[in-house]
Amino acid sequence: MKEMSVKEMLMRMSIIAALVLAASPTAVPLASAQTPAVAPERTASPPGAAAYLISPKDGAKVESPVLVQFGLKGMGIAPAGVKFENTGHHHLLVDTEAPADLSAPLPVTDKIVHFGKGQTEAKVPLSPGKHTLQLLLGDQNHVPHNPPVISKKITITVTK
Ligand SMILES: [Cu+2]
Repeated sequence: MKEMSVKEMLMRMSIIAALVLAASPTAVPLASAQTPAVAPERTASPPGAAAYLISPKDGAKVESPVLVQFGLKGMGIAPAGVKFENTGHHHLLVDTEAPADLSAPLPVTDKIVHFGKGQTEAKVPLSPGKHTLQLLLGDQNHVPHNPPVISKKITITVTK
């Protein structure tokens, strides 16, 4: 029975080790503890993260090419392909809605412009007339975060 008790002791020790690991703050990432239903391909965004257009302002009358400045709070910018917590890169939605399925990578179209180098502003050529602009942050794989970090949609008028 001596052998048994050694085994028993080892088992208890491993249970204690597991409990110590589980109790240490680094063993359980906060994000996964808060959002257990997140699909593995979605990257969590921190509470309070927000994207916004610094310029132009909603309702502005501007000339093309339009200098669009991207604002972001509560997160940082990283180029596409770079995995770093609480970062992403901007996408400018021009005259379009965000895709209904935000679990897939954002496509590259003439209405969904990727700024995968980590740009925070761009000169965007636009035809005269009304246009809508909206920012949507994507992770290293161009997938919007969960919850998505998306700006208010603004409407501008291009005069010429
Ligand atoms: Cu992208």
